[in-house]
Amino acid sequence: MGLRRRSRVRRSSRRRGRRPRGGLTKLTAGSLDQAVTQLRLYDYAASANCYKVRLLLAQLGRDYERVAIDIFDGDTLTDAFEQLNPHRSTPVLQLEDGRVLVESNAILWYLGVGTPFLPGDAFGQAEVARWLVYEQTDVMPMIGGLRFRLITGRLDPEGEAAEARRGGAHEALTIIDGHLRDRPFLAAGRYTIADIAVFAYSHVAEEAGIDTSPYPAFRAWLERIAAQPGFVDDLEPYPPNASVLAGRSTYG
Ligand SMILES: N[C@@H](CCC(=O)N[C@@H](CS)C(=O)NCC(=O)O)C(=O)O
Repeated sequence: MGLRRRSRVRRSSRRRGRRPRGGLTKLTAGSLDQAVTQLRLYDYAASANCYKVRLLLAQLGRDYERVAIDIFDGDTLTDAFEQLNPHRSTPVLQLEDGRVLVESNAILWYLGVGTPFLPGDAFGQAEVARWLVYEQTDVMPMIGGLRFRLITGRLDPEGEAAEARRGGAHEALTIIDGHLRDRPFLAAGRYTIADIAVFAYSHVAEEAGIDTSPYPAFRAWLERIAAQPGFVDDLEPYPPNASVLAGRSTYG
């Protein structure tokens, strides 16, 4: 498909071989009913929305149980999963008391409260919220959506739909790069969940065929994030069953 391999940030973290805390359990028929004894993350290893949460949990040093959801083997299509999350998406975080949180950025917020990853003041929080919203409306659909569809054969790289997302991806990178020209991080002058959320899909933009060389402030920010204490990059490549027509999922 002519896509570049993973970015330098990813390769260097791989070399370091750091892994998030917490074991990996496969989803079984009974998993959803099992009593929760610690934080439980329903997780798809190749999802950058899930990676966001794994990164924050690692940087917080929190232990958690990781339940593997194979979204291309129909795991999110079951009635049991729908009960857990009517959106049928990952990540899902289940708290020690059994309550359930969905939406990756809501989960980041919940975990970030009372930690250095979320400012305590209203203005700082609003700045963070701005980037959490922008990540979902622009960064994820344009960069993440383009990458997913190209890698898994759901888009013709030369077609109009790919071109529209490519344009959106460059627009997002232009905004991010411009914002970072005179700031080290996206919000509140320090590393926060805003950086984690936007990093998740943007750091693999080159895998969507996006040349990031016109965005030097963005690239320097990627390096700054990779240098943060406890940083991990365990985002997995899409497995073969993610390819179009190979598996069963809400994506067809
Ligand atoms: N807005 C949601 C998006 C989550 C999402 O799209 N998750 C994908 C993986 S990246 C998923 O689990 N899809 C499962 C499916 O549609 O079956 C979030 O940020 O949590």
